[in-house]
Amino acid sequence: MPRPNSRSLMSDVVAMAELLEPRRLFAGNVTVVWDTLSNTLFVTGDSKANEIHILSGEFTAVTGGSGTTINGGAGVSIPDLPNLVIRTGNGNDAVEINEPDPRQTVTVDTGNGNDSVTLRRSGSTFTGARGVNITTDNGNDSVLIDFGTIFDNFIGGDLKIDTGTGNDHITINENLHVIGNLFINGGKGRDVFNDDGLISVNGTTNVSGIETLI
Ligand SMILES: [Ca+2]
Ligand SMILES: [Ca+2]
Ligand SMILES: [Ca+2]
Repeated sequence: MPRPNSRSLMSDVVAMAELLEPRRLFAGNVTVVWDTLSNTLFVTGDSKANEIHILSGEFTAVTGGSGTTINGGAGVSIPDLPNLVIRTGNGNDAVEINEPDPRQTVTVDTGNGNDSVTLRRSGSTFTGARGVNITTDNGNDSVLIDFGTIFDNFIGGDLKIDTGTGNDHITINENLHVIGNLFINGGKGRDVFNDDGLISVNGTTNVSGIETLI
């Protein structure tokens, strides 16, 4: 009997996590609650260093990196494309969102600590998001948006990145169309914005708190 698709997707995510040697010691438990009424997935970490991988597709899979449990186990899978609300709290957290869908909004707040947030497309299908709002607060944080080169990528609404206090690093690889407004604030500290592609914005562009633009 063939394995359900969600299982193979989750196996892929786990394999990727194992390939990336942990640079930090991750721990803690992440609580995942699916509000079906608003079709929102609430992913909430604790005060420890949480490592969270999310893979969207036919299913939305949430798995924990080495040392981090999801609802006390290895991971959960949702048979839908919910909006994502991810809050990781204190601790040096790592959040990776793979294959976000243009129908999804993505909201991430990583709290205090040296956190990293990655939005990545690794497959060949069209991708994007309906809106993205990333806040990384205090600590030396990194934000990476890497949607690859195969298709034009777009954010259907606003793209907001606020990295708060600390020496933060924001990278946007490849071309990106923002249908709404672009808001980037590096906050206090020595912040780097690495724009490796061509960003077009239909709305307003507001970039502040960046000391080094690459
Ligand atoms: Ca945490
Ligand atoms: Ca944190
Ligand atoms: Ca920061």
